[in-house]
Amino acid sequence: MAFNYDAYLRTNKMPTLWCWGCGDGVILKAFIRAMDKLGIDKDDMCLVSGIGCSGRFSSYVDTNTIHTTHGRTVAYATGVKLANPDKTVVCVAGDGDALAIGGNHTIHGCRRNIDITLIVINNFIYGLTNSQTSPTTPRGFWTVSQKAGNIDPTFDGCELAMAAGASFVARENVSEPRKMEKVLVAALKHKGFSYVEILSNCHINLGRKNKMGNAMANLDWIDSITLPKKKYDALPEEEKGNYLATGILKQDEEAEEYCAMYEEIKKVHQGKRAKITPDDFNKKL
Ligand SMILES: Cc1ncc(C[n+]2csc(CCOP(=O)(O)OP(=O)(O)O)c2C)c(N)n1
Repeated sequence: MAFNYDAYLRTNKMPTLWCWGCGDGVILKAFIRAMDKLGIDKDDMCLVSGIGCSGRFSSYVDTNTIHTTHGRTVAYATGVKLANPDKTVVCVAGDGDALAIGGNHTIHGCRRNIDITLIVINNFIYGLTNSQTSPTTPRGFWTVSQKAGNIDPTFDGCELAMAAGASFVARENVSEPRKMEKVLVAALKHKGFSYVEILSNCHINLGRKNKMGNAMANLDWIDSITLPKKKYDALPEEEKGNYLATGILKQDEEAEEYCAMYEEIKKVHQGKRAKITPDDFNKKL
C-alpha cells in the first residue's frame, strides 16, 4: 500500500505554496517518513520554523507547530524543549534564516548541545524574498543584491556546527531522498543538538540567473559539488574546497546534553541537591 502522507499533513493547506519542482516538498516527504519510521506521535512533537520558503514547513505538518520570526527558530525551540524535555523538538530553517540572521542562535544551540534537531534547507540563496545573497551563495554567482557577482566567501554550516559543539552533524542532497530519510531518522533519534543540512534546488531564484533555470539543471549542479564523506576525506587537501561532504559528518553519543543538565538545576531549586560547581563537570552529572 502506498505510504499515507496525508496522515501527517494539514491537507486543507494543500497544494503547497512552493514552486513547481522545489526540493522543499521532497524534504517534507522524507521528514514525514522519518517521523513515521520512529513512531513519533504527532502530539509528541513540536516543529518550529522561521520565515522563508522553508518556513512553510510548520504550516504543512500536522503536529504542534510554531511559525516564528526570521532567524529565531533555535531560540524558540530551546524554550519549548526546556519546558517539555520528553518531546521531540525540530527546527526547519533556510540557509539565510539559520546562518545569517539566526547564525547567533544556531551557534549557541550547538554550544549547549540541547536535544533539538535543526534541519537547514540550504538552497544557496534567499528564496522567498527573490534572490539576495546568503552565507552559502557560491562566489561569482549572480544575486539580486550582488548583480555583478557575489564576492563574499562561502560559509560551510556543517563545519560551523561541528566547531560550535553540535554532537550530530550531517549533510544530504535532496536528490537522494532515501539517504535523507535515513539521516533524519538518525538525527531525530540522537540525544543532543543535531544539525542536518539538506542541499536543495531553487531553480527559480538561484538557478534562473545562474544558467540552471530548471530543477534538473540545478540538481545536476548540486550533484557536481557533493561527495560522500569517505570519498571527500580521500581527496587531496587542495581539492576539498570544491566539494561539500555528505552523510553523517559527526556523531558523538557521549557529549553532555543540556536538558539533562537543566534537570540538575531543577533539583537544586527543589532542595534535592547542592548547587552546581565546576567539579560537576569533571564527572558525568
Ligand atoms: C527580521 C526579518 N528580516 C528580514 C525579513 C525578510 N525575509 C523573509 S524570508 C527572508 C530570507 C529567506 O531566505 P532563507 O532563510 O534562506 O529561506 P528560503 O526562503 O530560501 O527557504 C528574508 C530576508 C523578515 N521576514 N524578518
